[in-house]
Amino acid sequence: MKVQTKSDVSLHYTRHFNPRVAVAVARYLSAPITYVRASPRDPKYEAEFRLINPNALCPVLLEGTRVTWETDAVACRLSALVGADFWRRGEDTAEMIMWLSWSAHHLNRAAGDLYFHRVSRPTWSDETCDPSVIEQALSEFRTHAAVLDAHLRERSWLLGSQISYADFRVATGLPFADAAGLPLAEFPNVVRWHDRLLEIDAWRAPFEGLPD
Ligand SMILES: N[C@@H](CCC(=O)N[C@@H](CS)C(=O)NCC(=O)O)C(=O)O
Repeated sequence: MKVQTKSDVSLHYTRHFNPRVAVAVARYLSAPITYVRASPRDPKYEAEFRLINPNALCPVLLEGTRVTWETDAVACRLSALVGADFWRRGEDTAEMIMWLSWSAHHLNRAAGDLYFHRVSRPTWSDETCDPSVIEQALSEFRTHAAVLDAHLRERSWLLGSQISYADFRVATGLPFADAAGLPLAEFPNVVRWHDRLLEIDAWRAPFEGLPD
Protein backbone atom coordinates (compact mmCIF):
# COMPACT_ATOMS: atom_id res chain seq x y z
CA MET A 1 0.00 0.00 0.00
CA LYS A 2 1.49 3.35 -1.02
CA VAL A 3 1.41 6.10 1.61
CA GLN A 4 0.79 9.49 0.01
CA THR A 5 1.71 12.62 1.89
CA LYS A 6 1.08 16.30 1.46
CA SER A 7 1.82 18.63 4.30
CA ASP A 8 -1.19 21.01 4.33
CA VAL A 9 -3.82 18.40 5.27
CA SER A 10 -3.11 16.12 8.20
CA LEU A 11 -4.99 13.27 9.82
CA HIS A 12 -4.24 12.79 13.50
CA TYR A 13 -4.86 9.22 14.56
CA THR A 14 -4.32 6.49 17.10
CA ARG A 15 -4.52 2.79 16.29
CA HIS A 16 -7.82 2.29 18.08
CA PHE A 17 -11.46 1.53 17.31
CA ASN A 18 -12.66 4.77 15.68
CA PRO A 19 -9.49 6.34 14.24
CA ARG A 20 -8.77 3.03 12.51
CA VAL A 21 -11.84 3.70 10.35
CA ALA A 22 -10.73 7.23 9.46
CA VAL A 23 -7.26 6.04 8.46
CA ALA A 24 -8.79 3.20 6.41
CA VAL A 25 -11.01 5.71 4.57
CA ALA A 26 -8.09 8.04 3.85
CA ARG A 27 -5.99 5.20 2.51
CA TYR A 28 -8.85 3.65 0.54
CA LEU A 29 -9.40 7.02 -1.15
CA SER A 30 -5.64 7.63 -1.54
CA ALA A 31 -6.21 11.02 0.06
CA PRO A 32 -3.17 13.29 -0.30
CA ILE A 33 -2.61 13.89 3.40
CA THR A 34 0.01 13.57 6.11
CA TYR A 35 -0.66 10.99 8.81
CA VAL A 36 0.22 12.10 12.33
CA ARG A 37 0.33 9.56 15.14
CA ALA A 38 -1.20 11.30 18.16
CA SER A 39 -1.45 10.65 21.90
CA PRO A 40 -4.45 12.78 22.85
CA ARG A 41 -4.75 11.48 26.42
CA ASP A 42 -1.06 11.52 27.24
CA PRO A 43 -0.73 14.20 29.94
CA LYS A 44 2.29 15.56 28.04
CA TYR A 45 0.18 16.36 24.97
CA GLU A 46 -3.43 16.52 26.15
CA ALA A 47 -3.73 20.29 26.71
CA GLU A 48 -2.22 21.02 23.29
CA PHE A 49 -4.39 18.39 21.62
CA ARG A 50 -7.56 19.90 23.11
CA LEU A 51 -6.85 22.99 20.99
CA ILE A 52 -7.70 20.93 17.88
CA ASN A 53 -10.31 18.67 19.51
CA PRO A 54 -11.77 19.76 22.86
CA ASN A 55 -12.78 16.12 23.45
CA ALA A 56 -9.12 15.00 23.30
CA LEU A 57 -10.00 12.16 20.95
CA CYS A 58 -8.85 10.99 17.52
CA PRO A 59 -9.37 11.19 14.62
CA VAL A 60 -8.91 14.85 13.73
CA LEU A 61 -8.45 16.21 10.21
CA LEU A 62 -6.61 19.53 9.92
CA GLU A 63 -6.64 21.68 6.79
CA GLY A 64 -5.11 25.02 7.63
CA THR A 65 -7.59 26.60 10.03
CA ARG A 66 -10.37 24.13 9.21
CA VAL A 67 -10.66 21.42 11.86
CA THR A 68 -12.86 18.32 11.53
CA TRP A 69 -13.27 15.76 14.30
CA GLU A 70 -15.57 12.75 14.69
CA THR A 71 -14.87 9.79 12.42
CA ASP A 72 -18.00 10.21 10.29
CA ALA A 73 -17.32 13.90 9.67
CA VAL A 74 -13.70 13.13 8.79
CA ALA A 75 -14.86 10.46 6.32
CA CYS A 76 -17.35 12.89 4.79
CA ARG A 77 -14.65 15.54 4.39
CA LEU A 78 -12.05 13.13 2.97
CA SER A 79 -14.56 11.88 0.44
CA ALA A 80 -15.33 15.47 -0.61
CA LEU A 81 -11.63 16.38 -0.78
CA VAL A 82 -10.89 13.65 -3.32
CA GLY A 83 -14.23 14.01 -5.15
CA ALA A 84 -15.31 10.44 -4.36
CA ASP A 85 -18.79 9.05 -3.93
CA PHE A 86 -17.68 6.88 -0.99
CA TRP A 87 -19.71 9.23 1.22
CA ARG A 88 -22.89 9.08 -0.80
CA ARG A 89 -24.37 12.37 -1.93
CA GLY A 90 -27.30 11.28 -4.07
CA GLU A 91 -30.32 9.04 -3.69
CA ASP A 92 -28.44 6.73 -1.32
CA THR A 93 -27.52 9.39 1.26
CA ALA A 94 -30.39 8.71 3.66
CA GLU A 95 -29.83 4.96 3.52
CA MET A 96 -26.13 5.42 4.22
CA ILE A 97 -26.92 7.68 7.19
CA MET A 98 -29.45 5.13 8.42
CA TRP A 99 -26.62 2.58 8.72
CA LEU A 100 -24.20 5.09 10.27
CA SER A 101 -26.75 6.05 12.88
CA TRP A 102 -27.76 2.46 13.52
CA SER A 103 -24.18 1.35 13.97
CA ALA A 104 -23.38 4.24 16.32
CA HIS A 105 -26.38 3.59 18.53
CA HIS A 106 -26.58 -0.20 18.32
CA LEU A 107 -23.98 -2.53 16.79
CA ASN A 108 -20.86 -0.45 17.42
CA ARG A 109 -22.00 0.54 20.87
CA ALA A 110 -22.17 -3.14 21.86
CA ALA A 111 -18.94 -3.99 20.01
CA GLY A 112 -17.30 -0.90 21.50
CA ASP A 113 -18.20 -1.99 25.04
CA LEU A 114 -16.62 -5.40 24.42
CA TYR A 115 -13.57 -3.73 22.84
CA PHE A 116 -13.27 -1.37 25.80
CA HIS A 117 -13.51 -4.05 28.48
CA ARG A 118 -11.48 -6.76 26.75
CA VAL A 119 -8.96 -4.85 24.62
CA SER A 120 -8.56 -1.25 25.75
CA ARG A 121 -8.98 -1.27 29.53
CA PRO A 122 -6.55 -4.14 30.22
CA THR A 123 -3.78 -1.96 28.71
CA TRP A 124 -4.08 0.56 31.57
CA SER A 125 -6.01 -1.12 34.40
CA ASP A 126 -5.79 -4.36 36.42
CA GLU A 127 -9.41 -4.05 37.50
CA THR A 128 -11.53 -7.05 36.50
CA CYS A 129 -14.74 -6.37 34.66
CA ASP A 130 -18.16 -7.24 36.07
CA PRO A 131 -19.21 -10.35 34.04
CA SER A 132 -22.77 -9.02 33.82
CA VAL A 133 -21.45 -6.04 31.80
CA ILE A 134 -19.86 -8.44 29.29
CA GLU A 135 -23.03 -10.58 29.16
CA GLN A 136 -25.17 -7.54 28.47
CA ALA A 137 -22.85 -6.29 25.69
CA LEU A 138 -22.70 -9.76 24.13
CA SER A 139 -26.47 -10.05 24.18
CA GLU A 140 -26.84 -6.64 22.52
CA PHE A 141 -24.16 -7.47 19.96
CA ARG A 142 -26.02 -10.67 19.02
CA THR A 143 -29.32 -8.82 18.68
CA HIS A 144 -27.87 -6.21 16.34
CA ALA A 145 -25.56 -8.54 14.41
CA ALA A 146 -28.65 -10.61 13.56
CA VAL A 147 -30.20 -7.53 11.91
CA LEU A 148 -27.04 -6.98 9.89
CA ASP A 149 -26.81 -10.65 8.96
CA ALA A 150 -30.36 -10.66 7.60
CA HIS A 151 -29.74 -7.49 5.59
CA LEU A 152 -26.59 -8.93 4.02
CA ARG A 153 -28.19 -12.24 3.04
CA GLU A 154 -28.68 -11.14 -0.57
CA ARG A 155 -26.34 -8.18 -0.81
CA SER A 156 -22.62 -7.81 -1.37
CA TRP A 157 -22.49 -4.44 0.39
CA LEU A 158 -24.82 -2.58 2.72
CA LEU A 159 -26.21 -0.30 0.02
CA GLY A 160 -26.39 -3.07 -2.58
CA SER A 161 -23.79 -3.81 -5.22
CA GLN A 162 -21.36 -0.93 -4.54
CA ILE A 163 -19.23 -0.41 -1.46
CA SER A 164 -19.74 2.82 0.49
CA TYR A 165 -18.60 4.41 3.73
CA ALA A 166 -21.50 2.61 5.45
CA ASP A 167 -19.61 -0.67 5.00
CA PHE A 168 -16.47 0.67 6.69
CA ARG A 169 -18.37 2.33 9.51
CA VAL A 170 -20.69 -0.56 10.35
CA ALA A 171 -17.63 -2.89 10.35
CA THR A 172 -15.72 -0.69 12.84
CA GLY A 173 -15.48 -3.39 15.52
CA LEU A 174 -14.96 -6.43 13.32
CA PRO A 175 -11.18 -6.21 12.86
CA PHE A 176 -11.03 -6.55 16.67
CA ALA A 177 -13.42 -9.53 16.75
CA ASP A 178 -10.91 -12.05 18.10
CA ALA A 179 -9.44 -9.78 20.76
CA ALA A 180 -12.85 -8.47 21.84
CA GLY A 181 -14.52 -11.88 21.69
CA LEU A 182 -17.25 -10.89 19.25
CA PRO A 183 -19.29 -14.02 18.38
CA LEU A 184 -18.97 -13.42 14.64
CA ALA A 185 -19.12 -17.07 13.60
CA GLU A 186 -22.83 -17.08 14.51
CA PHE A 187 -23.49 -14.63 11.65
CA PRO A 188 -22.29 -16.19 8.36
CA ASN A 189 -23.46 -13.35 6.09
CA VAL A 190 -21.61 -10.86 8.27
CA VAL A 191 -18.49 -13.05 8.09
CA ARG A 192 -18.70 -13.25 4.28
CA TRP A 193 -19.19 -9.49 4.02
CA HIS A 194 -16.29 -8.77 6.35
CA ASP A 195 -14.10 -11.22 4.42
CA ARG A 196 -14.83 -9.11 1.32
CA LEU A 197 -13.78 -6.00 3.24
CA LEU A 198 -10.60 -7.73 4.33
CA GLU A 199 -9.64 -8.16 0.67
CA ILE A 200 -9.21 -4.36 0.59
CA ASP A 201 -5.67 -3.42 1.67
CA ALA A 202 -6.81 -0.17 3.26
CA TRP A 203 -9.30 -2.00 5.47
CA ARG A 204 -7.14 -5.01 6.30
CA ALA A 205 -3.98 -3.07 7.16
CA PRO A 206 -4.74 0.66 7.43
CA PHE A 207 -1.65 1.40 9.51
CA GLU A 208 0.83 -0.37 7.27
CA GLY A 209 3.83 1.88 6.70
CA LEU A 210 2.52 4.63 9.02
CA PRO A 211 4.29 5.97 12.11
CA ASP A 212 3.59 3.84 15.19
N1 LIG B 1 -17.19 9.71 18.62
C1 LIG B 1 -15.78 9.75 18.27
C2 LIG B 1 -15.03 8.81 19.20
C3 LIG B 1 -13.54 8.93 19.03
C4 LIG B 1 -12.81 8.11 20.07
O1 LIG B 1 -13.41 7.53 21.00
N2 LIG B 1 -11.49 8.02 19.92
C5 LIG B 1 -10.69 7.27 20.84
C6 LIG B 1 -10.14 5.99 20.20
S1 LIG B 1 -11.43 4.90 19.77
C7 LIG B 1 -9.48 8.09 21.28
O2 LIG B 1 -8.95 8.90 20.53
N3 LIG B 1 -9.03 7.83 22.51
C8 LIG B 1 -7.82 8.44 23.02
C9 LIG B 1 -6.64 7.62 22.68
O3 LIG B 1 -6.73 6.64 21.92
O4 LIG B 1 -5.54 7.97 23.18
C10 LIG B 1 -15.60 9.37 16.79
O5 LIG B 1 -16.46 8.69 16.24
O6 LIG B 1 -14.60 9.76 16.19
